[in-house]
Amino acid sequence: MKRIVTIQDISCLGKCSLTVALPIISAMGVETAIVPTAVLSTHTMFKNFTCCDLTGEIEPITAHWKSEGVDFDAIYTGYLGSFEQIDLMAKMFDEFRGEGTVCFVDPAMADNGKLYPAFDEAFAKKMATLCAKADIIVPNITEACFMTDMPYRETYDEAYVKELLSKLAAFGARVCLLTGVSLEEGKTGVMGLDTQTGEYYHYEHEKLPVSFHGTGDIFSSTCIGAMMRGLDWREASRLAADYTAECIRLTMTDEKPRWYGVNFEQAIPFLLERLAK
Ligand code: PXL
Repeated sequence: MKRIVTIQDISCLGKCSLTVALPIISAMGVETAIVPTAVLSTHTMFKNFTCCDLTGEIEPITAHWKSEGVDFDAIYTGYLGSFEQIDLMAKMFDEFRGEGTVCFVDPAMADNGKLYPAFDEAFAKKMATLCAKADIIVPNITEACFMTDMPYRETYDEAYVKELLSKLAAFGARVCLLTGVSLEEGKTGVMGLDTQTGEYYHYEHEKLPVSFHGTGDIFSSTCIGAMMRGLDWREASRLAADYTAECIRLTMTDEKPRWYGVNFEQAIPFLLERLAK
């Protein structure tokens, strides 16, 4: 059985970060160790959320693991709260990267053309330095724009997406995978670039007319979980995109959907059936 460590916050209520990564990756049959970077009452789209920073715990936790000789098949970082946490993640990659370890960075910090409330442009540039140390990065278009200084556009063509990918590729990760890529009316999906072969991969599915919080975390968790189950990054991203869409579909048909996140729990059977195929 493969073992992942994922490093992100615990938003106690809100269906994002660790409260989706842990159940999804575990359900996929992959051991999931965690390093919680902060405990928040909710994610930051709620008003008046509380936050207890846990930066000071990161090094003691990883030092203990080091002394126990623990290693990981993948290190997956999500939402991080500060420059210092980004530096600690870079250090963790150096300390725990073994032969075959996949360093997977989801630079969760922005969407729909805007940075999340806690961040500024300097933070996005700092996140780019962590992307440079990763094997695979999975920004959405907004995050990619903030990291590369490309102008954010609501509508675009394939040339724009390829330019974004080539700017991301210059950071140094082997695979750059853009999420929320919509090249055709009514469709959305992913477009990735394998920087070693120069090969692109594009996958689209139906675009549902709603947007929910936490879906980026669901995509990333599924993608790295699937890679740990032996799928290559293209197959993994396709499964992750389909599962995320299924989560949104189930939320849309829920009579009382929760505004803050999707019904990913109800779609776990879908995920496991697809994984078994
Ligand atoms: O889903 C990304 C995310 C994770 N964690 C926290 C967030 C967000 C997005 O806003 O606020 C605390």
